[in-house]
Amino acid sequence: MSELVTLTKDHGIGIITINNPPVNALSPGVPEGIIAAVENAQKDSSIQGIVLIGGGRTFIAGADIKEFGKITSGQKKRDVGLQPMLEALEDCPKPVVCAIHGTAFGGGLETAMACHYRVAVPSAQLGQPEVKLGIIPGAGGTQRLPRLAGAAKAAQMCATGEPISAADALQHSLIDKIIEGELLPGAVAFAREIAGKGGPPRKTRELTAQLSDRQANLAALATVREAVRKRARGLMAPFKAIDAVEAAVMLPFTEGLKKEAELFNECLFSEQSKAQIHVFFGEREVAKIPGLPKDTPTIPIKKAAVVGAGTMGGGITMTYANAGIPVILKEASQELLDRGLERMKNNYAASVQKGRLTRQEMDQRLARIQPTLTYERFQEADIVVEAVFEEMALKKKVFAELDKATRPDAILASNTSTLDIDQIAAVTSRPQRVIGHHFFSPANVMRLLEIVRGKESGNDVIATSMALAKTLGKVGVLVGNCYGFVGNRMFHGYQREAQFLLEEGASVEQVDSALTAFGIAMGPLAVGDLAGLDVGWRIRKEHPHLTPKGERVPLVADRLCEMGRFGQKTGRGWYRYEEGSRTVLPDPEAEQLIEECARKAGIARRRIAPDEIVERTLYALINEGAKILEEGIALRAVDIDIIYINGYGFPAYRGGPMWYADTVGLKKIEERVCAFEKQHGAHWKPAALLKRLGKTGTTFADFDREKGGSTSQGLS
Ligand code: T1G
Repeated sequence: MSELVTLTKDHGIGIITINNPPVNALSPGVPEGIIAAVENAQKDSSIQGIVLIGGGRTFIAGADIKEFGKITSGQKKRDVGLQPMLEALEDCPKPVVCAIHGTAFGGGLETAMACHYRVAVPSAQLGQPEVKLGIIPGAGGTQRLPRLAGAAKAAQMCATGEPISAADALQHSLIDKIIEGELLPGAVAFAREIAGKGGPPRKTRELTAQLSDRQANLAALATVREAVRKRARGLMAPFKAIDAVEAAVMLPFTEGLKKEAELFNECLFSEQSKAQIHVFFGEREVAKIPGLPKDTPTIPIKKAAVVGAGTMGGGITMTYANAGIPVILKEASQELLDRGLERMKNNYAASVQKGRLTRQEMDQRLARIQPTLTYERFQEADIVVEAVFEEMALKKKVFAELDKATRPDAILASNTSTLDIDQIAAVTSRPQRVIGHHFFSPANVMRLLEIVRGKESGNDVIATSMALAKTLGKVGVLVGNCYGFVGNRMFHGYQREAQFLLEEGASVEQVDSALTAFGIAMGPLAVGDLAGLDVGWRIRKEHPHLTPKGERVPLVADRLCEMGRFGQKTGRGWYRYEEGSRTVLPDPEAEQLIEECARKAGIARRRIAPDEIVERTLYALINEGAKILEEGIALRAVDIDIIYINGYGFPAYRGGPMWYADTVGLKKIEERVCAFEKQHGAHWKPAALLKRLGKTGTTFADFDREKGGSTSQGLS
C-alpha cells in the first residue's frame, strides 16, 4: 500500500487516510491505494467498520486535473479510471463512513457518495465544480447525487458548480451527520454505531425514493434548465450536466452511468473545456512571480486605509471590510463622505435583500469601516489605497500628504487605472513602498486586481500585494508600469477599432452584438457608456501625445461628449437609457451623428459582417497583447488571459484573448493584421512577437513554456 493511502485501526474500526497534498487529488496511485486498503480492511476480521478520511487540510478535492491532458492527447484511455475504486467502496460488506473536512469536490464528492454514510465538520464544503472546467462529473456524480439529494438539487449543483455547506448537505440528505467536535473520533464513533446495528450496508446506487416521481423530477429539471439558461450563455457543460441527471431519472443506474460517461467525454474533448482548464491553472500560475524568491517576507496587513469615497474608493473599502480587515475611509468633505457611506450601506442592504448576506454580517462589515475627514489615524494603517480622481497632480498631492501621515513601513498603493506609478512614487520618501493596486468597477465584485510594479517597488511589497489579493478574494496579476498597464492599454485598440467600424458602416448594435455573440459579457460601446464616455474624453484632452501625429483617430466619441452624451450617467451616449434603467436602447440620434462624421471625413460606408467586427476588435487586442509581452509588461500570455477574463468580461470558455489567438492560429492572425495595416494604417503595425510566432507556427502557450510557465498541462 503506497504512502498515498494508509490503513490504521481504532478498536474495530479501520481508518483509511489519503495523503496526497496539497488537496488529496485522486492522482495515479490514490484510487489504487484506496482499493487495496478496502480489501485489507475487508479481510481483517477485527475490523467491523471503515472510515475514509483525508489527511491534511481537506478531503479529496477531485480527480487530478493534470491527468486530463493525457486523456485528450490519447496517452490514456477515455475514462477517469475511478469506477473500480467506487465499486470497491460501495460493494464493501462492512459499512464505510466518509469523513469530510475542507472541500469534497468533484471526484471527491463522488467518492464520498460511493461510501455508505457521510459525516462532515460544519465548515466543510461539498460540490461538483466540474462545469467550471468545461466538463461534467464523470465518476457517477450525476447518478448518485440525485439518489441522495433529489434530481433538482443535483442538477442545480452539477450545472452551476457552486459548492454547498455541510448544513445544506444535511438538509438534503447528502450527509448523515455534522460532527461538531474533532472529525476523526466523531466519525469513528459513528462508524462503530452503524456497525453495531448490523445489516447490509446502504448502497447509494440502490436508492430510488428520490427518483420515484418521474414527472415531478422532469418538471424540476426543466425549471433548473431555464434558470441555468440565463446564467450560462455560450456554455456547453452546464446543459450536459442536466442531461446526465435526467438520465438518472429516466434510466437504471448502469445505463445512466454509460450516458454520463458519453456526455463527460463529449465535454472533455471540447475546445471549451481545454480553455477552462487553461484558466483554472492560469489563475494559479499568475500567482507565481519568476525571480521573486518563495521565502520573500510579506508584511502583515491588519489595518487598511482608503483615500476617496467615490465609486472605486467605496468598493475598495467594502472589499477590505468583507475580508475582515478594519479600514479607515477618508474623504475631503463631510458631504462626499456621507454620500460614499450611503452608497455602501445601500449596496450591503441590497445583498441582504437578495439573501446573499445576513443583517448581522452587514452590520459587522459596516462596523469595520471608520470614516474620517483627516489623516489623524493613518499611523495605524499597514496599507493605504489612494482612489481619488484620475489626475496626476491630485494623486501626487495625496501621496505627498500620505508620505507624512503614515508610518515609514506602510505600503502606499494607488488605484490609478492609467497613470505612471514611478512619477507618483517619486513624490514620496519611500518609493520602494509604492505600488499600483488597480481594482475594477464594481471593486467589491470584480475579481481582478492588477498589481503594478514601479521600478522601485520592493520585493516584500510585491509579495505582500500578491498574497493580499488572495485574502481580498481577488485574482492578483503582476504587471509592469506603462500607460494603461496591461488591461486598459489593450482595451484602447479594441475600443478604437469598434469606433472605426461605426464610421465605416456598422451600427452601434451590430458592433456590440457581434462581440456578445462571441461570448464577451458586454459590447465595447455599452462598456463605454457604463464607464462614462467623459473619462476617455478627459484623458484624450490631457494626453494628446497618446495618439501619434497623423494617425487616424475615432471621430464620434468626442462629438458625443461635446453634446453632453456621457453614457448611462447622462441617459445618452452610444445608446439612450430610460430614467433609472441600465437597459441599452438604440438611439437614431447617435447613428445620425456617426453618419454625419463619416460623411464629413469622406469615409465610404459599407455593410460590415460580424466576422470582420470580431477580427478587427479582437486582433487589435491580441496584437497589443503581443507587444506587451515583448516589452515584459506582462510576465506571460496567460497573465493577459486572466486579466481579460476577470476584468473585462472575456468568456472563460474562450480561454482569454491570447489562448483564443492560439486556437485561431497565429499565422492567420499575423496575416490578417498585416492586411489591416495595408488597408487601415500604421496603427495596425504587427508586433514582432506575433510575426515571429506566426512565422514559426508556434503559439503564445509555447512562448509561456519557453519562459518556464505552462497551463496547458499537455492539452493538445
Ligand atoms: N487536480 C490537480 N491539481 C489540483 C487540483 C485538482 N483537482 N485542485 C487543486 N490542485 C492544485 C492547484 O493547481 C495548486 O497547484 C494546488 O493544488 C493548490 O490549489 C471525476 C472529472 C480545492 C478549493 O475542480 O477548486 O473531479 O499551483 O491554489 O486556493 O467527476 O484548488 O500549487 O502547483 O487552488 O486552497 C474537480 C479544483 C476536478 C476542484 C483549494 N475538482 N480545486 O483551493 O488551493 S474534476 C475541482 C479547487 C473531477 C470527476 C471530475 C481548489 C481548492 P500549484 P489552490 P486553494
